[in-house]
Amino acid sequence: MALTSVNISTNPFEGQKPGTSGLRKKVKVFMEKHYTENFIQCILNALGDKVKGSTLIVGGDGRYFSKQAINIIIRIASANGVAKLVIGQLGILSTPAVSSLIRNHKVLGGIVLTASHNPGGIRNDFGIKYNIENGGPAPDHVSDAIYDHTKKISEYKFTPKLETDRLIDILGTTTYNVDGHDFVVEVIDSTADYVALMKQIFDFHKLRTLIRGTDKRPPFNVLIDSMNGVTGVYVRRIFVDELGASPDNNVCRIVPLDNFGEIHPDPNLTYAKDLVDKVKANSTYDLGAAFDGDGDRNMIIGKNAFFVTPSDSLAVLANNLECIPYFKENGIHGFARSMPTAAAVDRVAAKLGKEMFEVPTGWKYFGNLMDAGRLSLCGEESFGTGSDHIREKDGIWAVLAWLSVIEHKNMSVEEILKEHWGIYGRNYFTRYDYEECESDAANQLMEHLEKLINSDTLVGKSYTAIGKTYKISKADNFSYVDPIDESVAKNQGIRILFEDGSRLIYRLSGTGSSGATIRLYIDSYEKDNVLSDAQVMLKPLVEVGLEISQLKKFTGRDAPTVIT
Ligand code: VG1
Ligand code: CO
Repeated sequence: MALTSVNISTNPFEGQKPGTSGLRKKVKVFMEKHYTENFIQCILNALGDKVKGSTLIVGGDGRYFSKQAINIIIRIASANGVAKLVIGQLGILSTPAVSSLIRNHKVLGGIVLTASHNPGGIRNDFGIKYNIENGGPAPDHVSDAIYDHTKKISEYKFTPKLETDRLIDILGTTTYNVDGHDFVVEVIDSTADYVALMKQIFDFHKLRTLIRGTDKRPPFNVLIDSMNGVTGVYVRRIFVDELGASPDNNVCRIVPLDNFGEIHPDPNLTYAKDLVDKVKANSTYDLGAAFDGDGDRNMIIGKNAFFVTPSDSLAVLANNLECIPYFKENGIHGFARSMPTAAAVDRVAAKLGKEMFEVPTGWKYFGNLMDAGRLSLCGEESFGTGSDHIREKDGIWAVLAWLSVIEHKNMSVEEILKEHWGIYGRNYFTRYDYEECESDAANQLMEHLEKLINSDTLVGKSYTAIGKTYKISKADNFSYVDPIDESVAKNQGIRILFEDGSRLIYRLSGTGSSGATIRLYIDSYEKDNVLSDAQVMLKPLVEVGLEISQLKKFTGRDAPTVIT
């Protein structure tokens, strides 16, 4: 059927500025008339001439409002001259799967429908994020261009008669004629491409043997928790179908729900408490793992819920990559971490003689280094780990990498960590989050800190708490120059560094949908004292951090909402 597009008048909405990872707002905001349409049109406007005749990947974590958003994308993309949309069935694609598809199909980019670890459902959050042709999140200059368009948009293009009802439910290709050109919608299996990629990277035969056990080795008993997020479909295909895990005992919450079952799909000790409790209660579990809503984050715990910090996880993987076929073939180039992430991996890089990079928070900052062949493995303290196999962090990849290391070393999670600390010493790390503070209060706190670091008296000053004294050696607001394209990212977090190497970092979150979340990162290194409780070890430094920032005075908060 020949279809015709129309131009629809609209007005700009305030605040359509992409944050750390795309635009995130309450569902009801995205539901406002023209709101989602405007943002999609602005993505295409920012891409300019490249849009005509292009192919885009579309999918997300299946949260509430995804289907409506996909229908809007189909109608707007077709009207803008996009040649083809490749869409995950039912709109389901994990963030790592989108990244992989963009790269495999060599297309212009992808639109990811997710607010990641933020809660979903009609009362909660939705999100839209654009990924560029390398498969990674849009870099700042692309997000800035999108934002500029949102401030001046006056109309969007739309194909009103394009029938999208149930289109994405069934696999297959449909061709339309819009304004005289072909427009194709291909609905693909959500998992096939990603599963094939994992099979290239890892030795599935070895991993299956680990999970099933042999005459000489009992089965390695895992509990993989998808937290009702998108990874459920991938977990079933990979862990159950391919690796032989039990659908009853080794996996849980693997049916994606559009409200994540009313939980916060964020894999940390607070929000993944269910998993922690199950692993604690059943001492036959050797490893527990959880993912966030869109499948790019991971949490790893060992027997009895022995917790692996993401900073340590990164360092352990860096130290053992050679047991993974992908790295044997492709070599191991540099390592990187986001600035607030503890520096455990830096020690591994130094020992192995690899380049090491420290970038601002957000996966988009790793992409250029990977494209330039200088970065193989990287991570963030926020439960993100990944490699240059794609340009997003990758939760399932991280668990398969851990299982590869465990299979290779034939040691438990805890033994591996303790061995690692024995060699390198330990970076104790914790993060305090104060969620949904008043924006004004949070801004005042940051202004207070900014003033402090610019005063002449801070460096050299000592603070004492619970019998420990820390002397400030340096203080700044982190800024980063990308070594590849020399773009500059300023104001990426206040850092207070102490003479003994300890650090305090303060940032405001860029992924929330309302209010402000203050993050306080606390990090200190011990060469020999490696077996203490992290919360006990870091308590004095936490106190110092609260005193310096006057957090209680500004926010009225006595305690953080989440500690990781
Ligand atoms: C948080 C994390 C950051 C991560 C980002 C996206 O950002 O701190 O490390 O890259 O979320 O993760 P912020 O600005 O709130 O601190 V995801 O899994 O929500 O896309
Ligand atoms: Co995520």
